Amino acid sequence: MTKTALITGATSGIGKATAYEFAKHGIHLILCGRRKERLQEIKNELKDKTNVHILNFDVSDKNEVQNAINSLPKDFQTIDILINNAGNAHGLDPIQTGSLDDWDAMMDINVKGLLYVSKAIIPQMTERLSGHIINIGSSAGKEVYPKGNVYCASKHAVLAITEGMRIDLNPYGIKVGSVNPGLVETEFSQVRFKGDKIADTVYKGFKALQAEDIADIIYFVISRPCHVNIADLLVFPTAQANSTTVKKN
Ligand code: NDP
Ligand code: 8X3
Repeated sequence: MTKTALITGATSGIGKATAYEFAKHGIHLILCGRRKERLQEIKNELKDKTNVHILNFDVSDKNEVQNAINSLPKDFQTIDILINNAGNAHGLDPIQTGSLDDWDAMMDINVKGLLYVSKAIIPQMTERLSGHIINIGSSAGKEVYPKGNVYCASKHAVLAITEGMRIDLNPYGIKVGSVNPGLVETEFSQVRFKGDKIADTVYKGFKALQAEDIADIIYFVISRPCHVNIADLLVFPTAQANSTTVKKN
């Protein structure tokens, strides 16, 4: 039976690449993000491969989230796979000079946004006794690096929430897991550094992971047999050993 996946943060990077990967396999798609024109463009590109519905909302606004999920047309109301991917780092500053606005953005989007979207979708999964939730964490959820403070905290929270979800949803047969990448070359650093040209240097001198590498892994995770749940997956580029050890040319 054809499955339907809802992907947050589908306008760019890992979420967008996952949409293209899932479309190759005929998975029906609900693509979410704030940049509506990008969602429309992606829908136009994928609509010959699979059924696509777009939802334009900010994950950090709980009313927008619930209204968006409530607005789904009948054919898209049954969500089998939830990819909680929307998120970013905002800033890279020592704790003593960090910006309150950056901290709010990271906690509101990466943590509370993930919770709001999950809260809107989990009830239908518990009712059906099936579903698969993948939370995109980060290597930053497994270790803390200099100036990573609040971003790392938000991703540690994603891992804690993932473990909590897996325990609480266990009686319902719902799979829950996390995919935790190291350095992936997306718009991530442009957002983190707010367009500053330092963003161009982050992926220089080594071969970073590409969004398509993570999309390929996410498809692998969701295509395992029913009894197999990949609970926690950490993936680095070969040149990276941990958050601070990267072999550059
Ligand atoms: P991108 O900046 O390329 O993509 C981020 C996506 O999140 C965009 O589609 C953006 O859509 C969406 N998003 C951001 N804020 C909101 C919001 N408030 N409401 C709705 N959507 C939002 O970065 P990546 O693809 O790299 O990041 C995807 C995930 O992967 C994030 O959770 C990130 O933390 C994680 N990650 C990234 C790594 C990397 O090195 N790149 C490594 C490890 C994890 P829009 O702006 O249109 O709303
Ligand atoms: C993104 C990877 O190392 O920039 O989560 O925090 S890192």
